Amino acid sequence: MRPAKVPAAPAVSGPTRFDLTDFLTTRTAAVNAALAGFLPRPTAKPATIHRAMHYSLFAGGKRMRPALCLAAAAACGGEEQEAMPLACAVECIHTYSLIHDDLPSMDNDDYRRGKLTNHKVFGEGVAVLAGDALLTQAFEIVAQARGWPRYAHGQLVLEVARASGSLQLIAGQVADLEGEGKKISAAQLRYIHERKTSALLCCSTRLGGMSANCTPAQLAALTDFGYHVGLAFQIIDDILDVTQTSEQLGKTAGKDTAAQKATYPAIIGLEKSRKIAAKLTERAFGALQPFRGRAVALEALATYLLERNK
Ligand code: GRG
Repeated sequence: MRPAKVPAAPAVSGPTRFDLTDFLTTRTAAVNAALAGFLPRPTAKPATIHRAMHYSLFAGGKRMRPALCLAAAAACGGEEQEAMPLACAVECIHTYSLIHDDLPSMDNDDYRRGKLTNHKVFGEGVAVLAGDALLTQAFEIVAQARGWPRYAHGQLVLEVARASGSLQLIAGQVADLEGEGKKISAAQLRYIHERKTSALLCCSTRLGGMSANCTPAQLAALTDFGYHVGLAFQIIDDILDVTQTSEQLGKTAGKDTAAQKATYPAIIGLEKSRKIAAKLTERAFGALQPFRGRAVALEALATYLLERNK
């Protein structure tokens, strides 16, 4: 979602210390525990589908979307626990999209999150169903969440549906598939990144804010932040695809080039791509000004996402 303009408030001055490693370790553990509570056990009948869902969901993803959701709630003065179901729902949708993206009919990948892809272990049919089941699981989780004075329960459901629907996540994937092997413009590439990546990151920060009953100005700031962090995230992802090894990434490196995908590095080169990602991250920092120093976790996450090497 394109952000609305937010009037900037002066930031609180002074150094902020934030232990991102501790934040990510503790939040990943909490998210994993919550996810395990939401999902049927891997032994639940039929065990194959539940094992397949668990396999990809607990394969070691970075949990960036849940982290952004929880950090956004904290920035708005909310309880992270209130954001937890929404953070889990977004991770289920993200994992479903990865399972389907890896299928032979899409990107045809053998490795994801450092392990064999879902279809390589369970077969294509079960992998399709595991993706479907995780998408459905996401909506079951959101259906059980609660609404807030400013954000009715239905609005939360709508938020998730829109971000993952045919105008956003799916639109990005369709445009990505259709763009393979073709020369596409920078504007078209931006369209793809906005949808296949930024939409879900933006949805994560917005849901975090909503779970804290944030003000409209805060929601606009979180939209602006999530949008720009999402765009930077995809450019970095494209850069890592050509600069890192498969072992480092836990998935096949160099796939974009092999599939003749349009990426920023392919269109404008690595150095310019790095500069654009840094500029987008600066824009994301700018969006946090209304939080006046209370968005330390979001700031740290934006920096990490820009500087990450996997
Ligand atoms: C609906 C099938 C379908 C696809 C939608 C999300 C997507 C489009 C495709 C998945 C592959 C891809 C390149 C997505 C772009 C976003 C992205 C860079 C995903 C990888 O996210 P990370 O790095 O992954 O957060 P982990 O494994 O750490 O969670």
